[in-house]
Amino acid sequence: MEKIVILTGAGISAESGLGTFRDAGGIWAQHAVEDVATPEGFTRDPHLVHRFYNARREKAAGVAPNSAHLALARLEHEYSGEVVIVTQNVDALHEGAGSTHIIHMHGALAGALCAACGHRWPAPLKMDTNDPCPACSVPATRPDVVWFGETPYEMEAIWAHLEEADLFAAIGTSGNVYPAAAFAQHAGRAGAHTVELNLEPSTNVRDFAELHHGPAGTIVPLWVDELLRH
Ligand code: BV8
Repeated sequence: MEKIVILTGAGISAESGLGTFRDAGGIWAQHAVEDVATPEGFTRDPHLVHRFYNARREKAAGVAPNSAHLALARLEHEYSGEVVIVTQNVDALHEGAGSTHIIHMHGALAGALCAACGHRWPAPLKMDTNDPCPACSVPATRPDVVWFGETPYEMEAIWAHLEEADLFAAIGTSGNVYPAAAFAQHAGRAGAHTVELNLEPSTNVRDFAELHHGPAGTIVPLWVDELLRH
């Protein structure tokens, strides 16, 4: 296999201590998604949204990559072909593990964005609506994450990676959120071998030719060992 494209979701960061979205007690269980992860929710109550992301930024700053993140970094550095990670996650655990070819399709907690002028800068640990934009001074700062109803980042590049992939794997994602949930079908139709690595069968499990179910911290290193043996 020459090119490997890997989609990751909240499940890969679960064993690092970051909550997933849909598991019982997950992030969305504590907040209605339309209140904290939509542009309308931000317009309605920007302070609530900043508090939600400040809490996640704080939590994410205190956790470490787990053996699944480390295995993917090893794969990138030791595999003879190209390895691309497309992550739905907004944490920086893939970077922390040493991966370098990463696309944050839903943005990142580490990023701040000015809703007025589009300026981007590294997010401080705590953000608030009244923070003036460093470029235009308008107090219209927001986390640089992609909310529901907004267009994910780098979609052109992602579709191209999927069409060139020999192997497509989805790790730790429930397959509920689009367009990420359509990636396995897209890659499979373009000829990629498709693998699901997840704690339990995902909603789009039928899109995958090969299944590995169990905790990512256990099954991903085994899967990478297998890939590197060939
Ligand atoms: C868009 C960033 C147009 C912010 C996020 C009706 C039908 C179909 C689609 C839609 C519809 N109505 C609206 C839509 C579109 C909508 C959508 O899909 N809604 C869903 C709810 C139906 N999508 C959008 O709005 C997207 N934009 O469509 O624009 C467009 C389309 C194409 C091209 C151009 C433009 C934007 C969506 C992005 C929203 N932002 N996050 C933030 O993080 O706060 S979404 C957020 O939730 C994540 O980023 C992620 O994408 C999603 C969570 O999903 P997962 O990562 O899968 O996490 P989840 O908890 O669900 O699952 C965890 C899995 O891990 C589970 O399966 C669990 O079993 C497993 N697991 C747990 N522990 C472990 C484990 N696995 C292994 N090991 C473990 N230890």
